Amino acid sequence: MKKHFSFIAGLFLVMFTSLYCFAASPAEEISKHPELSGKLENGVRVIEVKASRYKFEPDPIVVGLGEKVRLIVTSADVAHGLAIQELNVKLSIPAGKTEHIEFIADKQGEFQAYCSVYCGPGHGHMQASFIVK
Ligand SMILES: [Cu+2]
Repeated sequence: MKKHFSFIAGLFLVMFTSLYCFAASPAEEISKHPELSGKLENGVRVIEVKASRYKFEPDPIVVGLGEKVRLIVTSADVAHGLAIQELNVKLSIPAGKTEHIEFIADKQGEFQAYCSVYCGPGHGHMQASFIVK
């Protein structure tokens, strides 16, 4: 009888888990990342980002809606770019250098931060998720 019960309970668990996964909307995708990236300095969200072939770290980058954001991006190897179309962000980082850009995160959503300077064969896949929540 006990065995029977745990089987049923297990079955329900699997059902609810899969239901939850299929029902996950973009809004839930955003709320999965409650932690804001970087730290607040004098009201500015300062985030250090490392760009290297072919990724950005951290990924995702999470900020609050309406925050002033300063991205400080360092290239660990060749020249890279960091662009977020929806937020008018475009930055070029020479090989081995650090550059920064400031902007207001005035649109809510999950955007794509991508490399805008050709950096090698994996360039087209060099991107990170930029979440404004
Ligand atoms: Cu690139």
